[in-house]
Amino acid sequence: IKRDARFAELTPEHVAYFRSLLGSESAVLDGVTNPDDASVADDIEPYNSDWMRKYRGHTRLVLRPSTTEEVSKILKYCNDNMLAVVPQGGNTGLVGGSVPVFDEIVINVSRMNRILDFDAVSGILVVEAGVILEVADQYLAERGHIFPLDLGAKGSCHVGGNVSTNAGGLRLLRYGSLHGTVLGLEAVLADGTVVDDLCRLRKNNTGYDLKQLFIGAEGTLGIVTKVSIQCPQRPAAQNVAFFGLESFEAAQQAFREAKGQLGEILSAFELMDETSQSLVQRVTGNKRPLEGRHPFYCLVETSGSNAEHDAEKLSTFLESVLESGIVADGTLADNETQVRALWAWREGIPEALGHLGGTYKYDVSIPLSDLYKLVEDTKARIAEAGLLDETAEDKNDTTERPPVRAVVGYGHMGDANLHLNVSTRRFDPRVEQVLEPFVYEWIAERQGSISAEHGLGLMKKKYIGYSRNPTMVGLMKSIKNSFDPNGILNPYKYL
Ligand code: FAD
Ligand code: 2HG
Ligand code: ZN
Repeated sequence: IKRDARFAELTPEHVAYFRSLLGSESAVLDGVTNPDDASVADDIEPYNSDWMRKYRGHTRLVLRPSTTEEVSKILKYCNDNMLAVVPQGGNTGLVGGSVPVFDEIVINVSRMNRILDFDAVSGILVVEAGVILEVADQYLAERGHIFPLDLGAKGSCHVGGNVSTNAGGLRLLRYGSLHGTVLGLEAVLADGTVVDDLCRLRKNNTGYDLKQLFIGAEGTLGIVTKVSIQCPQRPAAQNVAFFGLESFEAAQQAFREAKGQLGEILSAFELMDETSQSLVQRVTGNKRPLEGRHPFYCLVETSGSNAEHDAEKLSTFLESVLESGIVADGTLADNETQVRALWAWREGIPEALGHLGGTYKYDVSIPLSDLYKLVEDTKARIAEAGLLDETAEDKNDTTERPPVRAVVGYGHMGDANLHLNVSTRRFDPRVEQVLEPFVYEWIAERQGSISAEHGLGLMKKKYIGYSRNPTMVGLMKSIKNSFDPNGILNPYKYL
């Protein structure tokens, strides 16, 4: 893709305006006026590259507003002057949406990090967009509540980023999607208009529910500045079981049994294959939860109000699936440390793979019965192309090897959401060519979704047609045009 010539190039005059608007030194990282200053370039670098080090832009200006009014004035100026922008939260997104493609201005909301209100009776929390997810959850924990979303990046991602990607995470099974839990939001449109829909009501059927458009819009319709969200009571008890299974069919049976036997206390059902677990072990050096090796593992979590009762239910469940031969082996966490240790085998997969080189990530929804077949078919295809070498070389091994180290599958099995990760020694265009559009075609043939929870970003912009028909894409484009007629918000991505 080429830089869109309609967008203006940044000048020192533009920067002078932003400086006068935002004042404080740390609010403007300016590599425009000082193009040769290496320390400014170093400061800007983290805003240009994404979590995976797969996508890298070339901005020379980062703005860090601290109020909605500042966001509004920035956008109005950008719109009037045809300056393209990228909204950015915690920069943990996995589809290249949060960093510039060319020289777009980064508008990072991390200074908008105030918790504004919490009502302990209704459980409604109101925060600014830049509040870190874990900070919000900690705040709620102290008040007996829980954030209805949890994910591996919680220490860095923002609530505004979560809403903008419609993040799903580890407990969607229990608490549902943000389309249901977000009650209201405030957002700023491209021309600076502040959309105040910071509703704190559970029910509100007055006209189109416009806030839903911003949930999952990935910064293409406006900048989300505030969010109000329904937060449940924090469950008094959390119990976790981890088990090994001999086949994906057995994992499906275990899921059915878990729903039947654990019912309302079931809060997560996650799948990991053996390859993913051996890579986590290689990176962390930790002792595996089970002695033997199995092709699949599942993590089952319950959340309820009575620890003893829940523990009993979970251990009865484990006994029954062991007895019936659905599960080959299993273990239960006895205390909070063990709960966390078991979760680390699941949550730690993306990070462990990140240490081993470049990862091609496909976040997909597939009818459950076919979920794991995608991993098998993809692996076969990569092997056939001569690109796979599963040797676990050590650091000093300099042998030139095929780029792909492993093809792994894991994910939110309870939501039929698979994460296919192709772990490589280095990003390599030959691997990408073998994977794309193969994976998307495979998904489309089975009426799946090419983006279950991570979004489209830059990565899947060209592929939206595999999951949405032309009528829907056309409607989406007309919404984009009416919210952002100049197209300054997160260009080159999404649609
Ligand atoms: P960013 O990465 O900064 O931005 C993401 C997108 O939203 C970009 O397009 C950006 O332009 C836009 N955006 C950000 N903030 C705003 C705003 N205030 N207004 C408008 N647009 C904005 N995702 C899941 O769904 N489930 C998971 O289980 C999960 N686990 C993860 C685990 C790890 C280790 C990592 C690194 C990522 C994971 N993610 C997961 C992906 C990611 O989507 C989430 O981490 C998170 O929702 C992104 O939030 P962020 O603040 O980092 O947003
Ligand atoms: C998870 O569930 C995240 O761990 C990341 O959504 C998945 O890295 C991935 O592919
Ligand atoms: Zn996920």
